[in-house]
Amino acid sequence: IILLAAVQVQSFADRDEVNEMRLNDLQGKLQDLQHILDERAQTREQRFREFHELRARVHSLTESKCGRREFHCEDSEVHCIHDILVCDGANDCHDGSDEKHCENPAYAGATFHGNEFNNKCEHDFNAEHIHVDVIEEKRYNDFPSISLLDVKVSLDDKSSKMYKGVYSYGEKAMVLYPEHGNGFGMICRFDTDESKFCHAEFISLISRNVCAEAILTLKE
Ligand SMILES: [Ca+2]
Repeated sequence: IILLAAVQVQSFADRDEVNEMRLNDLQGKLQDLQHILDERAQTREQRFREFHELRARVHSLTESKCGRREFHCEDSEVHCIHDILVCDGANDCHDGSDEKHCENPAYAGATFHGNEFNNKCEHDFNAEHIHVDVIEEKRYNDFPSISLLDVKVSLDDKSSKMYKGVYSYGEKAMVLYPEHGNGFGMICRFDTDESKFCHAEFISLISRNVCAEAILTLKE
């Protein structure tokens, strides 16, 4: 019995040791995982920050009686609603103007092109002709006020770069930033009555200033 008890104790001790090794191993894996998650969160956070800065820039460039992230209803009196309520399928403006013009001109397969003007960008952006190809568009039911975009921007048909961004139904604008690295963000604002043209502004991600413009036309 004493012998059996001793074997039992020994096997418990072994099991403890094995468990501890497994725990250490899991702990290590958990740390690796945390590290990966932290890195991803940082990238995502940075992207969101860039996106919000670009949006803030859009707002500061346009005169609106409504606040940032607000949509100006078309009725005569100033009536502002949050832009996430635009094109969500329910009337929030008294006149229902938040549910008008809800087609996305930047649909997958759409190509816009145009020549730039007012170019005073510091470097690296001396293209004359700009091509914007919308590669993919996704709109989620639980967040219908924007469509997520994957876009290819080509300069003078020589170089091209992938961009990510959104079409905002509230702002009637495409807001794009480069998928990798620095360079230029782009905001292209559509006229609510004419979805075949947009006024593009290129914003240096270094100086945060608009340094070139273009009128982009939908290629048909
Ligand atoms: Ca609405």
